[in-house]
Amino acid sequence: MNIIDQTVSDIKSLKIQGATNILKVSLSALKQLVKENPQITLTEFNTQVDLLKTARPTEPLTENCLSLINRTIEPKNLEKNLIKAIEDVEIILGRIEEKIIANAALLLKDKNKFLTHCHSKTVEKVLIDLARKNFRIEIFATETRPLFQGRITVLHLIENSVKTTLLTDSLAPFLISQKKVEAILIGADEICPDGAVVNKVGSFGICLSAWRENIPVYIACSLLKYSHIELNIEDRNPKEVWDNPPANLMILNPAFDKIPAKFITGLITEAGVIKPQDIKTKVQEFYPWIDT
Ligand code: RUB
Repeated sequence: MNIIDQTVSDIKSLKIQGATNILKVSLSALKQLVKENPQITLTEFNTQVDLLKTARPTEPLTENCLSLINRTIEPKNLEKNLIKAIEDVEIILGRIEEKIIANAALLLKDKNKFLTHCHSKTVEKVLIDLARKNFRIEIFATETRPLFQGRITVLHLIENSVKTTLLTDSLAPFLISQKKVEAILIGADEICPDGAVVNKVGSFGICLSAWRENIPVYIACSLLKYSHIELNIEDRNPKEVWDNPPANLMILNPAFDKIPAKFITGLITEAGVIKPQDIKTKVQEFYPWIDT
């Protein structure tokens, strides 16, 4: 198996999960591919890029960033130019991450109790940074069925000495109704033109409950997750829910759901804290090369 096939397989099986991790690992795989095949042509490179772009269907961050590489490379001196284009995107991602963390720190400095869902690398970094600045921080994290990505979140939080409580997904709305948290902080896989956000299945119910209780919902993510096309929500293998189900049983297992804009208080992005209705304009301002 070459490095791209291996990476695609790891992404599909969720060994690598979360939009940002998927992009970072894809970039590093492409770099390795070029280094191991210095004579690679642009057509061959693009075929491998397409495999990575389509590994999971609801990941515009990877799609947008790999398209950016394609826009910036020059066919002359291809090997050097490809590596440089990939490393430039890695640098941009690092800067975006720093800005999101800084913008979140400013916005959330007076809040202590957060609920998060699934495992978002962006949210994890924001929470660890908040906890370093404020010892009163306390995180409630859902386990995130069926594949328990919430356990990755809680492991990383406790490793960083953040006070953390794990809960079943079905408890989240009730916990919110009891005002046990001051804000919801989750990540995003896709930002839609009307400011709605696609994220791990379960996000809809959490944000609906928060909206009902007037608890703010913040989404920490880069504007590079914008997609002007409504992407298909990935259907996962039913065996993730029940590996040996009775015959004739149908199982629903979408990877994500969609949070309507009206449930979202703000998106914490590299361009500041943005209201959902202003997303399209901000993307046009920051990334004019993205179709809006
Ligand atoms: C992960 C998930 C994360 C987003 C954002 O789903 O929904 O919240 O991808 O993550 P899955 P990040 O486990 O199915 O990939 O902030 O790391 O980009």
